[in-house]
Amino acid sequence: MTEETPALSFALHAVDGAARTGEITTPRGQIRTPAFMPVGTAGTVKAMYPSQVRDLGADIVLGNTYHLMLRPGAERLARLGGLHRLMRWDGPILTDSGGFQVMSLSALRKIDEEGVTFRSHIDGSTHRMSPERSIEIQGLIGSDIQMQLDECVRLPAEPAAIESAMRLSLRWAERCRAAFGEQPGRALFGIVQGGDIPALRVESARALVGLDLKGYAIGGLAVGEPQAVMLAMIETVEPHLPAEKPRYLMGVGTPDDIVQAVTRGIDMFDCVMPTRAGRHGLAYTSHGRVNLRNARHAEDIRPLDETSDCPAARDYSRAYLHHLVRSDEILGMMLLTWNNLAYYQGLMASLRAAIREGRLAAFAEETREGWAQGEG
Ligand code: PRF
Repeated sequence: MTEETPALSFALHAVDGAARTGEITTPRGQIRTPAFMPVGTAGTVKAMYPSQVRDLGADIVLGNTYHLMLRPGAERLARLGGLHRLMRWDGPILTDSGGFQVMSLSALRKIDEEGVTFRSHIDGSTHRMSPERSIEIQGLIGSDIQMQLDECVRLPAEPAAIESAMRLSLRWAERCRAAFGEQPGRALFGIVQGGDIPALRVESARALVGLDLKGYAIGGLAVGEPQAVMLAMIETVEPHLPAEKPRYLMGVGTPDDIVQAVTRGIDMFDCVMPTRAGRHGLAYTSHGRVNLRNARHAEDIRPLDETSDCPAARDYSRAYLHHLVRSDEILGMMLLTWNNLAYYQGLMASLRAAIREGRLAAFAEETREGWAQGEG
């Protein structure tokens, strides 16, 4: 990117209660919000071609610092021209910083002021990651939206552990900001932590806003607490985040979590749910979740959803999908992943339209009634 690279910017187009719809502009294209970012952990949205992901309406995909630094390696990725070129995705990419994946995947991890030390889940080798190295790696990957290194605590947890992780995350946010410097066309987002303790959430949000970052994520949610607690924490944090910057709820969630969080002012989401569930025989549809493993689909000639534009939902019988899933066929995973991402992207498009037209509450209610009909 050159001196003339346009800055990454965010424009709000409409609001409906706390919900917003708008557009993030990056040198690699627009991101319509509320946005769902399919997870491309290891440089692939599993079981999907990049062109399919794009055609479903995804404007941005997510990559993971942790996975890519271990394999193929950050410096190698840079020599290969960066992740966009390698995976043939020319839209924006957001990368998670690595701390969360270290905590959930690696063995023998240790956190101190300097950063995290961990053993690779692939070959057991030892690695160190500081806030500065996380930003360096995200730069080598070529990430358009980079995340600060943070410490996420699983819930329930002791207040003292939640507080110290929140404060460490704030100190790391400052170091990430210094390491990131000024990069026109790219953005660094901060991550609000503070577990289920409102006062800590507010303190975290205020301090991060003081760093004047390009966007703010809410981390440390959907980590074991009830949905009501997650929604209460969003409501606690939201008034402290600047209206003119994007808000990203990390690692969330079910379609219902997304509708509820959009209603409370969230603009961006990522989650493995649609892709992972698709590889395990589960389909998301407008009439709820369908488990294709279940024997009741064995002779059901109806498609998943005949009203869908997605061939996976419209053109294949449930009996065939059931057979593919039971036989562990690759095509079963491909079709269900395709269906699920189509459902998620369709939901986001409908949410954006409902906000634009000031009918989000009615849309949310209709959508929930559809899911309640059960397995159609
Ligand atoms: N921090 C980071 N990535 C995340 C989370 C977090 O708290 C979560 C929690 N839901 C998912 N991904 N860096």
